[in-house]
Amino acid sequence: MANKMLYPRQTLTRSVIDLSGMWKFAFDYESKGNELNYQNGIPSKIEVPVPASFADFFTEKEFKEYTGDFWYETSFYADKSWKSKDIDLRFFGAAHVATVYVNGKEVAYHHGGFLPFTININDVIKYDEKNIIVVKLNNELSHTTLPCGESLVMKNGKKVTKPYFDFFNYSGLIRPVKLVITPKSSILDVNLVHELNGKNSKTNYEVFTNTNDDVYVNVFDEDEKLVASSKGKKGVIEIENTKLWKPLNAYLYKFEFLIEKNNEIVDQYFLNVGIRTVSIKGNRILINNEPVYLKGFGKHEDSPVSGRGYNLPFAKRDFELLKWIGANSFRTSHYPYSEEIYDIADKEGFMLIDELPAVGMLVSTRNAVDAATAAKIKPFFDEEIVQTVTLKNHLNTLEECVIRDKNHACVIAWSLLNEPDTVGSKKAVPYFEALFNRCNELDPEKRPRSFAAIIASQPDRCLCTHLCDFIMLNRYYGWYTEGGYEIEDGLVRLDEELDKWDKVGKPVMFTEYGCDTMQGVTRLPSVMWSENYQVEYFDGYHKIFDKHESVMGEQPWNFADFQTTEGIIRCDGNKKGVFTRDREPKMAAFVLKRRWENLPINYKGKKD
Ligand code: CKU
Repeated sequence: MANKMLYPRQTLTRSVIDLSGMWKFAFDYESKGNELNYQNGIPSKIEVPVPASFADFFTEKEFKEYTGDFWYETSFYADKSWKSKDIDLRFFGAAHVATVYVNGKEVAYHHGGFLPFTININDVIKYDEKNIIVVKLNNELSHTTLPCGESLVMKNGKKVTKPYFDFFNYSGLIRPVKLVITPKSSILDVNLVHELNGKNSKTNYEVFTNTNDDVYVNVFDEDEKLVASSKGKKGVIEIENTKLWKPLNAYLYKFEFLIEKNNEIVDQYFLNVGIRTVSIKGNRILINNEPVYLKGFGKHEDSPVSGRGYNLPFAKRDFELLKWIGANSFRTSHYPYSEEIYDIADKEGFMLIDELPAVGMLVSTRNAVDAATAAKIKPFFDEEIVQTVTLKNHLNTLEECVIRDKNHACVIAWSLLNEPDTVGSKKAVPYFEALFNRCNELDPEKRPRSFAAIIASQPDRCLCTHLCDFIMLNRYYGWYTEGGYEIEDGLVRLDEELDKWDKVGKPVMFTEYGCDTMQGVTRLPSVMWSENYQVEYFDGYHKIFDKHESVMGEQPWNFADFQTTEGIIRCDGNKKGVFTRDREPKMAAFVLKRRWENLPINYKGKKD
């Protein structure tokens, strides 16, 4: 496996060096960096923090909106003891297209800003002088990038991006960069599939290594007590009286993987493993064969100043707010999040719908409005380049995402696209089939797959929902259509639509419904944009959800206000948050809390 995906952990045999900090930085308006030899070192005096997106540091508008090539540089010294090891450079997220140079040599080219890539640098590293890492990034959007959009050149010669999606096109080294030093004989990947057997469990495992040396697996409980062991690269681990991973009641076993030679440990790696199953039966989603009702949000990785940058303090605050409000789940809209967030979700027992950055597959720079009102749009999937290059990038991103996240108990489903055009062209069908099939091939657990469907994707019109294991709906009756006084009509449409979905016989969940709300604006009677309109809007939706047996999940849009491209429908960003961008509650937060705290986990499932 060329691209080692395992999360880098420090163990008896492995070391990790975090290269976070201030990196040199340069914009490259004319893409002349290579000609000017930037790959050997950039001449700039500007420095920016890594990880972060660059946009919100500067006071100049042209820097915030910068589109094109830009460069980063840092350096490190190598320890001579590494000579007998493998030295990998791991980028946790470089948005969106990266070319990496170490000591002037190109060592990697990677497409996609939200998944990691690892480069072996044994052959270029220097032990007698400083090593220079230079990264060229590009943040232009097109029909072949994930996410999609277009890039234009203004009359003054500067480029500008037009996202086909509703979040700011934050870019840069948005996640950490680390050196990972592993033994030459090492563990490359692990697959785990759990089965429940009365009070006990069986875990089918496979360990991938680059050696024929012996592999051992030991399993420890949370008290560090050894509860099971096995020898061999493949096998079955049986645990008695298994403590299962359950929503908001997580239990994690520590799986230790070892390579041994002549009774010596050659490599050691750990995974925190939640033992649980995920399945679908009729219109219910089952965790450990028990029906679950999902409560939570569509979110963003978005915070002031850091932009889309990895922000552990904000992640911590978000989890505390999610627990406070009675949520048990969220969707990683609209891209795979930082790996550390999945670790927290594993520990806290949150159920995640893991989404690919396949957003904007609908030709419209007014995506939010056009998608929500089902405006006529040029079919995206008709384009030759989409069927070839975009699909290739999409499948590659899918592979990286599944391999990265497959061992997280928190990941209960995959969202392969958000609001694609599934009515405009029949050519969407083979494109979707390729993704859905590949997802099952890649995922040892074969988790449920779906995509978030826009309003145009109605039960009688959508060409692709038949591929979904469960249905995810983004609906805005009462906002983009039938707003304000007319919301009553919108709710009738919602009810009528759900009558049709009920007949499909699959679980249906709402992955978006919401309305822009300015914190502090309250009106009697309510008006759109006021806090009490948001409350009435949610109450209206929930009454309808409660009538329909197939609705098994509700994730309002959005957890918090977030930054978007500026425009006439956005006031300093999208204000559909139930919390503000600095994570303070709007009135709706208290209403959702009251509802969610009273909805049992098996709501509409088994009658107790
Ligand atoms: C949201 C059909 C609407 C699409 N949905 C996508 C999401 O990214 C937007 O932020 C709409 C909105 O308009 O707030």
